Amino acid sequence: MAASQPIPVYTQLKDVFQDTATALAQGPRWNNLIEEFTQRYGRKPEYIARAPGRVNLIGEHIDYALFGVFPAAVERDILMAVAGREEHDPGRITADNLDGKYSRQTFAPIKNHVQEWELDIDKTQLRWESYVKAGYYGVLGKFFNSNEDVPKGVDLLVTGSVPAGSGLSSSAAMVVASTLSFLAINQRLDGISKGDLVNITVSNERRVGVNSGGMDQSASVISAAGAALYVSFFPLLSAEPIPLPITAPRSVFVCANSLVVSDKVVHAKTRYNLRVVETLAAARVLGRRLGVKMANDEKITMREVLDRWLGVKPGEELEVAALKSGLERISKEIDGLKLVESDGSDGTETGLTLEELIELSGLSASDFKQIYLSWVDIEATHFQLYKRSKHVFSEAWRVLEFRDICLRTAEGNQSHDTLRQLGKLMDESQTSCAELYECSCPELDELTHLAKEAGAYGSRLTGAGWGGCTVSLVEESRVEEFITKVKAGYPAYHGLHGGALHEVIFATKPSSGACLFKLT
Ligand code: NG1
Ligand code: MG
Repeated sequence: MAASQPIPVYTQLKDVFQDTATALAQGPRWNNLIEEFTQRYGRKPEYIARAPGRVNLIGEHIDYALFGVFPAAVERDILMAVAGREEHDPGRITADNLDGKYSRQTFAPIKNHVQEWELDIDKTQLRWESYVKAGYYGVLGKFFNSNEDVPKGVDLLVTGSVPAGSGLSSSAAMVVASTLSFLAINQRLDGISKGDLVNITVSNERRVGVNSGGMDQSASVISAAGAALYVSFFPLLSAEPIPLPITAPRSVFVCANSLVVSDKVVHAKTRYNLRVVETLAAARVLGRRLGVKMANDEKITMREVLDRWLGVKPGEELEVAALKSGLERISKEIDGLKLVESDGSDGTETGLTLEELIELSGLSASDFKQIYLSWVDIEATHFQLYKRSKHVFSEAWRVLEFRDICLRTAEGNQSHDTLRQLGKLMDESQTSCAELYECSCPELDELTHLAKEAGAYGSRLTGAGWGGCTVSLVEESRVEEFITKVKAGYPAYHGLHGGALHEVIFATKPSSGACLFKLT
């Protein structure tokens, strides 16, 4: 199998790391942003930070279980122009957006009674500036703890081309751009690596209220143009660019927005955060059933359960082939573990009640609540350990199989058959997301179905689901025909033409990761 060189995740970033090719390709948009900034604030920006959205090709809802995922950055991005202010009001931010529907906001951090920074992020609604605040938080928390260090006031202007709430991670792009901007303005980039930036932005984004894994921020920060990114989180963050076998026949990934806005923050209690709790609780119960050692107060992940069950030593990295076979084994093993209390055949809900779950966890009710429920707000009558585990292990395997197919298919050896194999994995992922992880919705099911009928090799939801986009693998010469067919079958697209249609359904190529330009 062709070896791929890991991207050096821990090399230090410098004050500027420019991506001139991208800036030139987007010239008019960058110039317009600079002009608008100058008009609105009466001076030129000092920096422009760019952070792309991402499309996840395969590997859904497994990053927080610490299994590897396979996203690619998209061309659509967030650009943030920023300049510091010397005078009064240290730390005060004016945040403006070129898109008129996002109004200008000003805010300043304050220190609370325990001397921690507060920025007052509203977790009850989706607000654009929450993601700007989230990026700022991490910078304040990391560098401005002593009273002598005073953060600079900043004026900023944003323009974004990643549709919000579409599963293409406009949120992570905004947090990455904001974190980078505040680091740059406060001259705190020295000694920071891409890996650090990922870690800072992951915890920054969690402040908005979703306990996400690290996929989106990794894709936005680390991606390299022309290749997808295999990101692995365990034992440490690492990333490999993986060229996609899509040159013969030439193929592309088409994103199609279901136009159901996936409001993760508002629904976090019953969707995303509940899934995070279900997978963590499942890991503990599975670990106990499989005789894996774990500390009483440990929030063990599925990946750690698997590695310990396989006897991998701490810090050691499992080879991909061994990981794949381990995933197959554990997937079979859990069928015999009876993680379902009721099968639903008598009309009762499947899954475990909280009491049943606590019992299986081996913890006291108060310890269980402290470890699994105290840091997150969730609402559920039943917890689905079996279905969620089955999804996680099978999806983690599909990611590795997808990666293997890409690496195995040398240039010159690419064919319809390769694409069919990739497509099949994508379809299986969709079925698993819909049936086992229950994170699809009727519109996403419909769109993926239409995509297949319109000739896609494979089609699946991308991102958290419950709305947002699908991604389909389509032969490039057939994209127009594909879009026409999908449009005809999907009522929400009727009446859309030209630019408006291109906003909701478009082909994308793996693009480059975040960058920072110094302008003065
Ligand atoms: P979206 O909803 O596309 O931003 C979320 C998480 C990811 C990952 C996916 C599901 C955030 C920031 N990101 O992505 O970490 O878990 O869902 O695979 O919440
Ligand atoms: Mg997001």
